[in-house]
Amino acid sequence: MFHIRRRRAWDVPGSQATPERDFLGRREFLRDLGKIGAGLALGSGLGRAAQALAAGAGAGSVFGAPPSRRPALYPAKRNPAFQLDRPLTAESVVTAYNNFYEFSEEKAAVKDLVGAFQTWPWRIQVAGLVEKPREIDLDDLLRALPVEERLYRHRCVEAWAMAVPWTGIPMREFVKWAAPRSEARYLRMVSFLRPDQAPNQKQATWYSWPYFEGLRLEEARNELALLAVGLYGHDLPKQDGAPFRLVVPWKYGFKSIKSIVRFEFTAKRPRTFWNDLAPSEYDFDANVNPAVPHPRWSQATERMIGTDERRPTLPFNGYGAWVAGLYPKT
Ligand SMILES: Nc1nc2c(c(=O)[nH]1)N[C@H]1C(S)=C(S)[C@@H](COP(=O)(O)O)O[C@H]1N2
Ligand SMILES: [Mo]
Repeated sequence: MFHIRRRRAWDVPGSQATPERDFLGRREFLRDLGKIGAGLALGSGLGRAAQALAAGAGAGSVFGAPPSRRPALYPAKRNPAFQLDRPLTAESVVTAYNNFYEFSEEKAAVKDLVGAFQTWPWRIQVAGLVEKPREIDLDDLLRALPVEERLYRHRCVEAWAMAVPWTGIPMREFVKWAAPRSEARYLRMVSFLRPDQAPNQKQATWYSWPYFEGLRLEEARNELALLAVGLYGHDLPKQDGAPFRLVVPWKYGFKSIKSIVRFEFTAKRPRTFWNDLAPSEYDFDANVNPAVPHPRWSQATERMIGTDERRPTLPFNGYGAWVAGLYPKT
């Protein structure tokens, strides 16, 4: 079993590095504010068009989908543009050390609390400033759009890191498909709200569930942005954000929202879950940057989970060639 580093500093020398949830020394404060979950019930799961197409994902799909319903995705063709400078993190580590607060604030506990979470079928809403607001089943979306594999560094604001092979839809293809109107400048994304399936949505009422995040549209259209459905050549395990999650590897991990049920194109910059809770710690832009310390710890180095190797943090997590132009220095 993976070791739990309970409330221990993340080995950042001379720093106060702590898990994100430790800012909730402010928990009482938030309770006093009376923050309550205020989301809508999303994803009705009704009315799927019956198209018996394509071969299935086969036995052992974590979606639990009948073989006739799932397009065959694996192994997806690897995109050679994205090379790693370090070994992949062991799959057993990536699937046992998770930030997914809907289930638990203890990284090692998440995987044991996702059992009741139903990730198939999965309805996705496309709303806001689009030519045609609609709902689509994830299986149908996967038949409509290309899927590929990419090896990415993955960096949490808590100063830990991994290297993961994701399989997913290039987000720019999804944005094209969604057909935003010209007034759209941002994309807001929302996770599921199901307290009966996600124990911490029921218990931790001081959070404003469901989890929500956002990107500028140019960020969503960047070649790097990926909407992942798999890792290590199979469907995403629930603890890693099944069945459909964002991966924006030049940004801190909290931007990469898991288990998305709604995409909403907006003209105004949307609020985000963590920025609402602690604005000084969770910037909307939140690009990986060794020169900008977290208010409570340095970001100069990072610790690879699994090996504990310490490495210097790279600007934009090493992806400046793709994204630096999105953020002109002022
Ligand atoms: N819905 C949701 N998405 C989320 C989170 C979360 O708690 N809920 N945590 C974020 C954080 S802080 C990180 S670091 C990554 C972790 O992804 P992983 O567990 O696959 O490594 O997911 C992000 N997406
Ligand atoms: Mo994170």
